[in-house]
Amino acid sequence: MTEPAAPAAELVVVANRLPVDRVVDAVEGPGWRRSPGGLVTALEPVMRRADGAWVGWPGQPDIEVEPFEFEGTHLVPVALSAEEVELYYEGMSNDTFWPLYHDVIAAPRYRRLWWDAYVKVNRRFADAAAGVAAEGGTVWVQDYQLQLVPQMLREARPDLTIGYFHHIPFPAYGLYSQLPWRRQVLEGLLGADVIGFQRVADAGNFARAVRRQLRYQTKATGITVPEPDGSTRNALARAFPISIDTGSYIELAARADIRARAAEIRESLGNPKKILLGVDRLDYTKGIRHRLKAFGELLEDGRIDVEDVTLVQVASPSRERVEAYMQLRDEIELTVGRINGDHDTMGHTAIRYLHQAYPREEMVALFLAADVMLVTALRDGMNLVAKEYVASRTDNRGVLVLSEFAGAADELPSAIRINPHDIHGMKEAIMRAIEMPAAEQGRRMRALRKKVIENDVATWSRSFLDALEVARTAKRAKQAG
Ligand code: GDG
Repeated sequence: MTEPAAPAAELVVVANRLPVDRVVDAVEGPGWRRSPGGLVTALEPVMRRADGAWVGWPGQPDIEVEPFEFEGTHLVPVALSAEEVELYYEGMSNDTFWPLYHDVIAAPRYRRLWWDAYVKVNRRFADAAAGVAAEGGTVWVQDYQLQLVPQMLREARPDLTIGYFHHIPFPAYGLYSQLPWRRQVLEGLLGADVIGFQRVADAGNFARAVRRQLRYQTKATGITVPEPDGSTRNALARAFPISIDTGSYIELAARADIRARAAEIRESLGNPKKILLGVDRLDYTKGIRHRLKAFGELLEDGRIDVEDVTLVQVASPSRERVEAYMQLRDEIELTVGRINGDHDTMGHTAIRYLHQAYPREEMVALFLAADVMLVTALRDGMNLVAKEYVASRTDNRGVLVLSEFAGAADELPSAIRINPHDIHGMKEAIMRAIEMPAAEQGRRMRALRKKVIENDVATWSRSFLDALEVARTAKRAKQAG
């Protein structure tokens, strides 16, 4: 028996991953659970209202799953073979684009085999989106794994209005121009009517690459893109800084059990005077090694004592099959071992290192327990952890130390700003954070919180979808006249 055809969707989100994880329950068998994460939370109400569809990979190789309904959204799985996961995802996405777009912190590898798989898989995502979008509908493509989808989709379905959001940085032209497929990628992105970036500087880098490579005219109002019929159209490239579901962090921070857990965490660390915290995916962009160096030197210099100050570092497992990540893990664990070996006492540890992923409740308890939050990324599109810490501090206490290389620095000037490459400067900033009087903490935290409350993830998705609506209206007017 064939399934009845699903109704065409007015709004389609296309992302590498579906918003669900496959779970196997001992009693009920295999099923799906909503994945945690801001994007999913932000888009859920929008998708419900719009009878939306979400196109993405179900997260496991070599499984074929038919489209299905989940909590009011039509989900369209895109199958990937184990080889495609290796070439398109681990290779081209995470070992070429990721390091290149993060300022070549690690060396990007340019492999034609990976590129071929990337093109092929992008085509599959574009076909799936083209198959489910309603006539004249809107499609919103997410992130660097799918940079060719906008153009592919436009060719197949010129009736659609297409948006693309880039969650990671867009590098300066001098770096971007290394990419052997630099032209194809720009053309792929320019298939969108609205191309969103985290920072104004990212949008600027993109516009410059377009000018240099394609010689198109770029203005604040948009990029003039030639059409095959000789006419031109406008593509808007600008910043839409992403945010978090602020309200849910405020609610978690108010829960008695989570507050009790925060106290318990302090207790279990031996009640140090100050707890410093780092929370990152274990990734070379996050500046974990630089952070450890600064902290280790402060202990070495005798400016802090292991009895008084503890660093908790959560490094959640990430991309464990990519070589650069295996190496980074080894280096970090060697460094943590050395620092702890040199400084630990029976009752106190210098660094409580946790290579584990935790539920959100535990993360908020950690945020509440931490006097100082260290975000020392060498390059980061936004960095949501910085915003989550701020949102959780309903008590207006705590200090955020924030790298100027994280997108969040543009919106959060009241943090203590650092250049993580400057170890001396970072050490001074950490000392300042540790010693900051309560009144100054309160002043800064209130200013930070105001920003994160004003611009939450719902505001972000609304402003992006509003820009798409403007593009759609302009397109209709052009067609009519
Ligand atoms: C990319 C861009 C941009 C981490 N460990 C655990 C856990 N997390 C959560 C954090 C946060 C999220 O994962 C990580 O988001 P970030 O923004 O910090 O960084 P990326 O993963 O690199 O995200 C980034 C983002 O996309 C959005 O556009 O900001 O720049 O690189 O929410 O809390 N969550 C739980 N347990 C963990 O162990 N529950």
